[in-house]
Amino acid sequence: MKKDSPKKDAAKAKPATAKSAPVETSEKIEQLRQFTVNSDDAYLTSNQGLRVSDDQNSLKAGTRGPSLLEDFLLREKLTHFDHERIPERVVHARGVGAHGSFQAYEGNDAYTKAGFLNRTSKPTPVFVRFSTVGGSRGSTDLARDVRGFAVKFYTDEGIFDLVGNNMPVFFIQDSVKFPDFIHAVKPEPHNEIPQASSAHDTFYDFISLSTETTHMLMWLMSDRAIPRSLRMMEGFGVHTFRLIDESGQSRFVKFHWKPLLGVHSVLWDEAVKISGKDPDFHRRDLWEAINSGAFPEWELGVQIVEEKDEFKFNFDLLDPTKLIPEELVPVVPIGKMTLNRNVDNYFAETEQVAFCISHIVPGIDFSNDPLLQGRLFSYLDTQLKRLGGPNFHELPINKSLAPVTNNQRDGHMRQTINPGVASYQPNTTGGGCPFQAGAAKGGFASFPQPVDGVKLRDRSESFFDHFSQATMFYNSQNEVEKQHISEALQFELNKVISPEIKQRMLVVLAQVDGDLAEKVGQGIGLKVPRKIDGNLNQQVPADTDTSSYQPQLTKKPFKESAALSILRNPKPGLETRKVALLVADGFDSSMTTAISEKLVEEGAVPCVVAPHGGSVFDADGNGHDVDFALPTTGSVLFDALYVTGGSKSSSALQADAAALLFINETFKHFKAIGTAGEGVEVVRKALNLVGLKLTNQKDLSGVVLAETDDAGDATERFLEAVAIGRHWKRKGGDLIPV
Ligand code: HDE
Repeated sequence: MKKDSPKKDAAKAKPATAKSAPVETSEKIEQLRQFTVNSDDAYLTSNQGLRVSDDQNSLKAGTRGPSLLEDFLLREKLTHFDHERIPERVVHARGVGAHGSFQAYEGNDAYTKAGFLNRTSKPTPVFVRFSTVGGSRGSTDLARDVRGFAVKFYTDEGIFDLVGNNMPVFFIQDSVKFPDFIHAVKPEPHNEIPQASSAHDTFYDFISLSTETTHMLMWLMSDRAIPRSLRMMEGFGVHTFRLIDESGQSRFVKFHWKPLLGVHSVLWDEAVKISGKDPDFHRRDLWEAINSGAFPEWELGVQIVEEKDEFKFNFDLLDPTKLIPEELVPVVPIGKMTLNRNVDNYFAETEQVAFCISHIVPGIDFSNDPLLQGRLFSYLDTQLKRLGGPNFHELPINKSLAPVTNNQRDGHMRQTINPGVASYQPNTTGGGCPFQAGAAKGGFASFPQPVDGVKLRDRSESFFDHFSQATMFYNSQNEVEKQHISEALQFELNKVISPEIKQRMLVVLAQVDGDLAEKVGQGIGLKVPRKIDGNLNQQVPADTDTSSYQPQLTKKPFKESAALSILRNPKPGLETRKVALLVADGFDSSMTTAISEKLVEEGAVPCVVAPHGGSVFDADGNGHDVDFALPTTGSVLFDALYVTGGSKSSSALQADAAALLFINETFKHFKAIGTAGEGVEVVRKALNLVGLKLTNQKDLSGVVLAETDDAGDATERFLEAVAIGRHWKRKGGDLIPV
């Protein structure tokens, strides 16, 4: 708490959270970096290495005369600036990246021959990019949206990209629908409104006419779409892939990333406010955690399905709108990923990283999922457009660490200088090099899946069940989560203008759960229609008899899967939890120091929040650094609150509207509040203002009051309350205005 606070020292040392820094990869990681400025590079130069004598003035005919065309330095600088932007990603434009490493566990040779999944002696470098989908590059982090979770593995056998999301299913079943879906969710084309939001007519028009989207819609309306941190969300490969073992045997696989910190989300009211207070909330959170040594970690897990079991389920493994309940096929952990280094340059790394689902290594292969098949075309095509040509693999962030030797030559911005004349094969001029590598030499060979079919445009009947997993997802949530889904739908549909679209949506929701449809109907002021004109499933040609498009479920659908709920799988913990210590001049520093030290010991991050920035003075007149000034911050940026004692501080906070709002919002959002001494009066006043009464009874669902004689015990109770996170049993917070 003092200027040389233990918090800051601990943050520097922080061995508690910096668990598994993979030092062995540092050499390889260095190869990915370009250069840093040293003393020889200290002078300003042009791009041709010419030292520049004056970079403040353009070349002119006289000090007040016109600028001269001759000014090649001005032209070089402006031209470069004019070309600084590349097209932003058409989807997943807003993103943040970090470096790290992946360490495989023992025993994966039972499933795959992939080198990086079997090499336990040293980790494989990775680069991860997290993203939102719908918003532009400058949009808010806390949009209700799917999060991209793309991982590039720099393996010894070439690049492997696992380009996934934080939800295990997708909206559509066939890639040919992707442009339609994205056009519908993106801002409407005539006025480019709304930014980074699915709450508008075109989205729900498409959704209500394409019922295959219903399962994913449930995920999008759930708290998964508003994560507390990118470090606290799961990742999924979505499609069914194949793993191939040394003997050539194939098994179906679904990939999962499980965060070691558990899955946590914010509330919608918080998301809305965070978007204003700190639109970079997730980006900043990741950056700060990595910088402080609290390295985010995920376990990679696999669900394996033997070839013979392909048709064992009541859904098709090739249908990307379905998941395999973990209760049917458990997730087996096969390795751990640690993110341990922030980027040096956002553009060169995060913006130019080029993920392609076709970047694959021996031991992994594709399935016939029609969405996956379309992606195999789309990503390479996208990189050609965004990065300007076929040599994007030469950019440092995209470079394979395995040697690249082939006869491909030239092209836009080619960097490799290939010597010799042998740019063809077979050749004698180059000694026959480079040689094709058979499977024994590590060459990639596609799994020889027999294919025999009629050429047609159609969908398998096994894809027709659009609702049973949507219902399963809804049934799997606890009451709080169900309420959040209902409120999210009410928010979104209240923003939709067309009554027809809203009505169609109610009909769709009634297929998922009658009660949900009723509640949403009430929330948007419409009755759930018994019937509507026309066909909900318009993903078929107009003359199709859709009566056959009913689920042909031969096996019973799975009713609920506890693994799909966040709140039924709580993971309490203090690590990296941000706790606001609310103080004003004259505060009791002995209390805050004790709390602060304890929090740091447990890996939490205490922050001093005061009415003003700079220094705040304790009751003994000692100055302490203020981390956040009240006017620039908000309770929504923290996980918990401690209101300290000191009579002068208490009086000042009781007279400060921002401080009282801070307390009330923390209460409303079910987060832990600790208070002691005269701090109790501040909390009491804040709650009184909204008609709530703070009694002296101890610990009202996560509100921990310290009496003078049990200060130590109260600290422990407060820490426990912070670790729990949200105290859902708390009553009365809904009376606090949003
Ligand atoms: Fe993507 N997707 N996508 N997508 N996707 C892109 O590639 C596409 C899909 C995902 O951080 C684009 O480089 C099609 C599913 C992530 O750079 C583009 C289809 C999943 C990222 C593209 C899908 C994803 C992208 C835009 C349906 C989860 C960000 C920029 C057939 C498994 C990667 C780019 C990053 C990015 C196409 C569906 C995940 C246009 C055609 C399903 C995480 O190529």
